[in-house]
Amino acid sequence: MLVRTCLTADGLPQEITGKEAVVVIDVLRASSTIITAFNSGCREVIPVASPEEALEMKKNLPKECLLGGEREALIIPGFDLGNSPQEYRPEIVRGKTLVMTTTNGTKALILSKGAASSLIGGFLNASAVTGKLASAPEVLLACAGTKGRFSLEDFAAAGAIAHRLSIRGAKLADLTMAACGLYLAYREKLEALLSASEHGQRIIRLGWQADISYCGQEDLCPVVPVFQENSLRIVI
Ligand code: 3SL
Ligand code: MG
Repeated sequence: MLVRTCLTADGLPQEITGKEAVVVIDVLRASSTIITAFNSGCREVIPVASPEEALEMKKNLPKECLLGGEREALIIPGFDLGNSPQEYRPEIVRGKTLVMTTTNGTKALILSKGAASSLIGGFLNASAVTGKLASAPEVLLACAGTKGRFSLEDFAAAGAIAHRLSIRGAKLADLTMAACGLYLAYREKLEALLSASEHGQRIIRLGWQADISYCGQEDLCPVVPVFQENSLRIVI
């Protein structure tokens, strides 16, 4: 298995060959939120590109379906939930279909469509994702980044997954080795790393320090959302 890494959502179309399993990583916060939603028992997440598309889609879905996501990190007018993982509690999302749109995370997911398979990963499910990738000949760790720019927290989570894969014998491409090095240097202080990152600083300024502590926890949620036919589900 060869493990490559892509630094931003915008870079994904050039990286995808169609043979690889893609792991979409947006630690702050879309992938952490989606992992949490499934860990809380949600049935399905449908990622869409825009708030308008989400609002339109809701008209044709059952009333219990919820709209979630953000623009500029804030809840979108007319939506039920924002993009803080802590909102996605069992009593809110269990058994529900969620339609989600976020600035970078759901964008990366939609751009991963040409891959052989596409999963959601982060610190929260790093070991579970690694288990799902066992038979993949090629893996692409797709960091969402922030509006076309590199994000430290996504790169470190790519390293967390790459480290676990390398223990199982995977070969790491150069960028993936660098991600692994970052993770190994900070694995005992992930909260500090996330807090120091540019997007982490923004999340803290907005009052969500608790999201930083939460999203930096390894292996809290043993679920792997799989993207198939336009929606994410847990595939056993
Ligand atoms: O860009 C995204 O997909 C979001 O996760 C960003 S935020 O953390 O909600 O601002
Ligand atoms: Mg992000």
